[in-house]
Amino acid sequence: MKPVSETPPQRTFTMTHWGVYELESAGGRLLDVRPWRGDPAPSPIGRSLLAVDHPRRVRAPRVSRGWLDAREGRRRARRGSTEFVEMPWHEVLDRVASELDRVRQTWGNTAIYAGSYGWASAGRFHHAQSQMHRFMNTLGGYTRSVNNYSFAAADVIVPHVLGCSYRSLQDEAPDLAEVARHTALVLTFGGIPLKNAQIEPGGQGRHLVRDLLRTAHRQGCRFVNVSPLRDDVAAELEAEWLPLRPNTDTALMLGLAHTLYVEKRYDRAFVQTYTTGFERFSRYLPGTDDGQPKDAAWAAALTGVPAARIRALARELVAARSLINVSWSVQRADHGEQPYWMAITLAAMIGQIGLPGGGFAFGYGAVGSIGNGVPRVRMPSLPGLRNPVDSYIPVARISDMLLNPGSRFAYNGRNLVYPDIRLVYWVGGNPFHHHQDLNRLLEAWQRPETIIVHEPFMTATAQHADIVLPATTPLERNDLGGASQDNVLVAMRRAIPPVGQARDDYAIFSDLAQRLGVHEAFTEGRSEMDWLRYLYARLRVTHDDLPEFDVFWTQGIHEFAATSSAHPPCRLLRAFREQPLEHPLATPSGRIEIGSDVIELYGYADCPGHPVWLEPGEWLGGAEAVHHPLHLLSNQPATRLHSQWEHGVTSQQDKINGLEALQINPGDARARGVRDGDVVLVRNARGRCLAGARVTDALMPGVVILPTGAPFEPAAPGVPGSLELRGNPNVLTRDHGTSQLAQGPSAQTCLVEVERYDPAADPR
Ligand SMILES: Nc1nc2c(c(=O)[nH]1)N[C@H]1C(S)=C(S)[C@@H](COP(=O)(O)OP(=O)(O)OC[C@H]3O[C@@H](n4cnc5c(=O)[nH]c(N)nc54)[C@H](O)[C@@H]3O)O[C@H]1N2
Ligand SMILES: Nc1nc2c(c(=O)[nH]1)N[C@H]1C(S)=C(S)[C@@H](COP(=O)(O)OP(=O)(O)OC[C@H]3O[C@@H](n4cnc5c(=O)[nH]c(N)nc54)[C@H](O)[C@@H]3O)O[C@H]1N2
Ligand SMILES: [Mo]
Repeated sequence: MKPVSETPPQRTFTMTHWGVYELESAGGRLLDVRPWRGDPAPSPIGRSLLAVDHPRRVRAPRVSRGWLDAREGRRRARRGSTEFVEMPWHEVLDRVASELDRVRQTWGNTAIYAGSYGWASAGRFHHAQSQMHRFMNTLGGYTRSVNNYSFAAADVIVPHVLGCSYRSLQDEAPDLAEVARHTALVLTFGGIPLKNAQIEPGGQGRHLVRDLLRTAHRQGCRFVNVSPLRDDVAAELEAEWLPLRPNTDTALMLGLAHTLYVEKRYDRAFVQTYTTGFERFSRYLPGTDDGQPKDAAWAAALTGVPAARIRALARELVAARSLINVSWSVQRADHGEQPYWMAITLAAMIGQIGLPGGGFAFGYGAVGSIGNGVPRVRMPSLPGLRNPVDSYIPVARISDMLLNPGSRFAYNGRNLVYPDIRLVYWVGGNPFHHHQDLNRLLEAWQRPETIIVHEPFMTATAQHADIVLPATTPLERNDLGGASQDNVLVAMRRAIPPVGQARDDYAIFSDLAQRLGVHEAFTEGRSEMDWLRYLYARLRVTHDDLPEFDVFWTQGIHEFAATSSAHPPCRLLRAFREQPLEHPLATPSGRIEIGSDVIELYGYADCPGHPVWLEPGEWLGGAEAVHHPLHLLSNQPATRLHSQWEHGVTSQQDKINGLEALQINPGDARARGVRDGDVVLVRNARGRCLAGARVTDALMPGVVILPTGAPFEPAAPGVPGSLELRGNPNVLTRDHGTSQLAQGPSAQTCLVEVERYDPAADPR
C-alpha cells in the first residue's frame, strides 16, 4: 500500500442532520471536513466527523459475559456491569438469529420490542430504523412505538383541536419571509433558538433561518422572548426578554386571554364563526365556577412576569399583526398538551388565524425547515412492509412497559395493556441518552431476556446490551442524502472503508434474513447500489430535472429546480378562514375546538375538556421546591445532535474539565459558593451527576440548564442511583407521561439542588 501522503486525496460529499459537507480522504483515512459552499450558515458540528475512528468505536461484535452465563444456566450479572467478549461475525449472527427465532416461537412476535426510537444518521437508504422495521416485518412483526420525544403532546392534542396532524400543521406555519412582510410582533414562548435550527431530520443543504430572522428584524418585526433563557432569541434581533418560571406558559397565556376578555378586546366575531366551546372556556377564565379569575395578577404570581406587562402585552397583541410561537420544549413538560391548546385559543381570541403572518405557529427554529419557505419534496425511502402485530406503546412509556407487563394504562381515549417483552432490539437510537429517569430505566432494562443493539460507537445503550453489533457510519457506505424540506440531493459516496469489523445495518439484517429464511423478502435481490438506483428512479418520476443516476453520482450534488414538482404548503387555516363552510376543519364541529366534547368524555383529570392551568408535578411554585429549589431544564445541546458525536471536537471544546456545562445564574451560584468553572454536584431524589459550572446572567434566577447528550457513566456500573460522572441530566429527570391523553415525555418538569462538589466528602 502507498503511504498516505502519496495517495491522491479523494473528495466526496456527505449529508448529515446538520448540513452538507465535503470530505477529503486518502489512504482509507478522513483528512478534512469542509462545509458545502452553497450553505450560507454552515454548522460547526460537521468538524466532529473527524472523530470517525475514535477509540469509542465498536470495532468487533461483542457479547456480554452475563448473557452467555445465563445461556449456560449460571446466574447472570446485572446489565451494565458485565464485561464483553468478542465473537466472530458468523458465530454472533448465528446466535442472534436463533435467539430471535426462539423468542418469536415461544412468546410470539409481540414479545419483541423494536420501537427503537432514535435519530440515527441521515441518508435515505441506510436509515437504521427503516432497515430494522423492514427486517422485523419480514419475520412477522414487533411491538412498536408511536409519537416521539420531540412533540408527543402536540402530536396528540392538535388533531383534537384543529382536525389535522401536527406535522401538516407545521407546514401551515407562516414562513419567515411572510412574517418579515406582515408581522409586527412575534410573541415567542421558548424563543427561536438558532442552535436548534442547525438541525433538520434527514439534513439540510442551506441553513436559512438566521438570515430570514435578520430580515424580519430589519423590516421592523418586534420579538418578545418568553423564556427562562435570554439566549433563546439571537441578540441581534433585540428581543424583549420576559423571563418566566418554567412550565408556567399556560398561566401567562391565560392572563393575556383574561385581559382581552374583560377589556372586551378579543375578536368576538372570529370566536363565534370559527370556534366551538368558548362558552365553557369563558366560565373558566373569569372563575365563574372555581372562584378564581385567571387575571393578570393571578398569572403574575405564578409566572413571575409583572401583571402590568401582561396587560400591556395583551393590548399589543390585538393592536397590530401578531404571531404567537411556542417551542417544542414547552410541551415536553407535565401537562404539555395545555400550552399548545391554550396558544391556539389565545390566537383565536386575537382573531388573526389564517391572515398573512398572523395567528400561531409552533416550533420556529426547533429544526431548520420550520418557516424556511422551501417547498416540500417527497423523498423516497426504503419500503417498510406491513407490521402484522398490533401492539404499541407511546414511545416514552418504555420503562413502564418493561416494569409492568400486563398492566393497563390510558392513552388518548384508549385503554391499552403493556405487552410482556422478552427481547429488545435497538438500532439507531440511544435510550440511555434520551429517556428520563435513567436509574429507573436501568432497573426496567434488567427485565428482558435479551437485548441486541447495532451501534457505531460504544454508547451507554451499547454498554447495557447483551449483544453489540458494530455498525458503519455514513462515511463508510454509499447513500442518497436529502430531506423532505430542502432543495438538495446529495450523492453520499463512501469516503473511507469500514472502521474495524463494522458492517452496514443492511448487510447485518441481510445475513440474519438469510439465516431465518426471509432473505428474498428482505433484500428483494438488491445490493446497496441497486437500492440507490431504485430509490433514485422513484424520485425521478416526480422530479424530471434530475439527471441520469451515473451523472448525479459523479456530480455529487443536485439542486432541485424551484419549479420542479414540489408540494406547496396546504394553507388549511387560510382556506378555513376564507370559506369556513366549504373548507371546514376535520374536527367533530368543523371548527377550532376551544372546548372538546371528545376529550371531555375521556374524563381525564390531567387533561379536561378545555385548556386549563394545572400545577406541574414539580415546579418552582410547588411544595417540592423547598427541598430542591432549582428548576432544571435539559435543552438541546448547541454543539452536537443529542448524544451523537459527543466525543467530537465541536462538542468537546465546550466542556468544562471534561464535564458537560451547567448554566447557573450569578446569584444562585454565589448563594452556593459556586464559581465559574467549578465542578458541581446536581442532585435530587432520583439521581446525582457531576457538571461544570458556567455562571451566566443570561439565565433567570432559580433555573439551571444542563443540555442533553453527555454519556451516562455511573461511578458504579449497573448500580441504580450511583453518581453519574459526565453530566447526563436524565439521571435527574422525571419519567412521567404529560397526561393520560398523550403520555408524552415531560423532561422539562424537574427540580434539583446544586452544590460545589467536594470529592473528599463524596458518598459515591
Ligand atoms: N432530558 C431530556 N431528554 C431528552 C430531550 C430533552 O429535551 N431533555 N429531548 C428528547 C428528544 S426531543 C429526542 S429526539 C431524543 C433523541 O434521542 P436519540 O435519537 O436516541 O439520540 P441520538 O444521540 O441521536 O441517538 C442516535 C444513535 O444512533 C446511532 N447511529 C447513528 N447512525 C447509525 C447507523 O447508521 N446505524 C446504527 N445502528 N446506529 C446509528 C448514534 O451513534 C447514536 O447513538 O432525546 C430526548 N431526550
Ligand atoms: N443543536 C441541536 N439542535 C437540535 C437538536 C440537538 O440535539 N442539537 N435536537 C433537535 C430535536 S430532536 C428537537 S425535538 C428540537 C427541540 O426543540 P426544542 O424542544 O424547542 O428545544 P430545546 O433546546 O429543548 O428548548 C428550547 C428552549 O426552550 C426553553 N424552555 C424550556 N422550558 C421552558 C418552559 O417551560 N417555558 C418556556 N417559555 N421556555 C422553556 C429553554 O430555555 C430552551 O433553551 O431541537 C432540534 N435541534
Ligand atoms: Mo426531538
